[in-house]
Amino acid sequence: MAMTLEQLNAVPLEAATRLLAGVYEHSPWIAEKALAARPFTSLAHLKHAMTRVVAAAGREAQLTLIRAHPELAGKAMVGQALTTESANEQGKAGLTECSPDELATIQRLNAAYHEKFGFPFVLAVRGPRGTGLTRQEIIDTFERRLHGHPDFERAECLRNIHRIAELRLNDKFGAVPTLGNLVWDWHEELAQFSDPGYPEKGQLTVTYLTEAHRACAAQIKDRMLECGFDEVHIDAVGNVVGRYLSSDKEAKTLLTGSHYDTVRNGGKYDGRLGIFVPLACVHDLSRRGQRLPFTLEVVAFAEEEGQRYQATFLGSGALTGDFNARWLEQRDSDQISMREAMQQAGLRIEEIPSLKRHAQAYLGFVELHIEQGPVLNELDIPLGIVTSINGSVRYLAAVTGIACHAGTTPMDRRHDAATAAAELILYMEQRAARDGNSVATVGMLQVPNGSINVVPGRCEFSLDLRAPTDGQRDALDRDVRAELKAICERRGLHYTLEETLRVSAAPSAPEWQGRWEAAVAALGVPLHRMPSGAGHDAMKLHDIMPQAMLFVRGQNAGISHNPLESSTSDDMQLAVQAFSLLLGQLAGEF
Ligand code: HGY
Ligand code: MN
Ligand code: MN
Repeated sequence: MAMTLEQLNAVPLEAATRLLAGVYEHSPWIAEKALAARPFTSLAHLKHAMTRVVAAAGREAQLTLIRAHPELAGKAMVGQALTTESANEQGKAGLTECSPDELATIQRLNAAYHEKFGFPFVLAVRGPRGTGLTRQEIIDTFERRLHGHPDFERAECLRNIHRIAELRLNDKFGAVPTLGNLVWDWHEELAQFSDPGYPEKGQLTVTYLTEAHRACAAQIKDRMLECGFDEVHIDAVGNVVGRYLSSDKEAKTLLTGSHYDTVRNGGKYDGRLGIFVPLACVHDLSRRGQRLPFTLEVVAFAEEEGQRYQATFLGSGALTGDFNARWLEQRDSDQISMREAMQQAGLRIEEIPSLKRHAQAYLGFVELHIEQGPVLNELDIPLGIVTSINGSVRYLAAVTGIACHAGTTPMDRRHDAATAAAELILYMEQRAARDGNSVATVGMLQVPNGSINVVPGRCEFSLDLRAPTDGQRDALDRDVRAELKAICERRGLHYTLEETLRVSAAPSAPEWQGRWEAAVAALGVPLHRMPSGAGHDAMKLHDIMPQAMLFVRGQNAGISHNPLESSTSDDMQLAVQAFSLLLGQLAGEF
């Protein structure tokens, strides 16, 4: 019989501790201490309270907790001495059916990991969807984490212990993250489409208007129709637009959405989470036959990352009237122009200007996105309130020197383009670090047609400079450009700089940030306010309407723009609930 929070809040401490028995392996002290935070307003509140008890317990108690866990496919499993919960989990992950090779590999890894860290490798083998990782995923994770830093691994074992506890609590309370599971599965289905050359490597890359990109648009369109949207269409730049109409034909519209293109070898959730979560909300509203006193418009933006063409925020830029006709002549690495790509995709270029939204018809823009950083993951908080999006400026640079013989040219006679770039990159690193919250990155760096025995005559690279305010961004920008000029003068080189993006910092609109805060608080999740280091479509919509964002915690230290990007269906469930609460609150304001 599933337990209820009312029950847990009402019974005496000893009985309540018994009700939570087994949630943390051989460690009842955690539940017992966490119960001091009663009454719990939600399962999320209880879960977080337990993580705080562990965080406050200190290093030795944390190591004892980690050491209370059995090895994977270890002696306890073989000897059938696991706790019921651990036996269930290791069984679900197929660890009881290891081949002799798999068993030998895991036991080798157990020994090596224990030798290096002094505690067992702990992994929530039921995984981010709760249905169990494959044995290969377990082995791959084990191999990867064996190379981790001891401090990180101790924290990562604790995070996995909290994930194990979360799933055990779900079982005790009969809590199934139904909408979170749906959203998680939708990401899996969309991730089947990837640009040529990437699927063979098991990598996800979806760039603007490729075949995979068009397949994504078609699937998102079908998904919107399934969810009950009244109007769904693909617009002149490839955005997929769904409208869930208000009961009041004169009502204004709430705009939301995010992008479905990815970086090369990217993650499944960047952008897409901000599309699928509102889709799940409409699915839920439609299923219940409920209408809102405003129209909800969800846009799956076709292009944000600027991978195939230099243009970025193209999808959301079309809505703000910022589509630059000169972008049509940009060519990709196969010399295909954006205009040709659009024509091949059957897009009606002449309609692009009509995509500009009239702000007075809209209430505002809200965007939900994975955090793409480690903050929420380290705080054990599933949702974060975005206070502002950093401003950024990007360039494509080229330094030109003199290509010459690597063997005969003395070091003091060279005009080496690559060493100049290297000197600038090291300058950028320390200059950005000096601000504390600025960032500077050279993500692309190459010596075109270089040879091993030729001093580089040319070096091409990208610059990505960001800061929480435009003033700080511009100061960083000025200093980096001044340093590039000084380096080239000193080394007798020439350089070009082409600005490809300049977008202002976008503070959240207080009334919309407040709505996210009220929704998160209603879920019993602590409020953590934070800036966004990543750029988002919200910073484009910021130009024409009030906006605010909600972050969802990432797993694997919140890594992003990387195939290790991960999010649990429990966190997605909370995201759907938060979005639904925001819609409900907004409806209540009418
Ligand atoms: O680069 C960014 O910040 C975003 O992911 N496009
Ligand atoms: Mn991104
Ligand atoms: Mn993104």
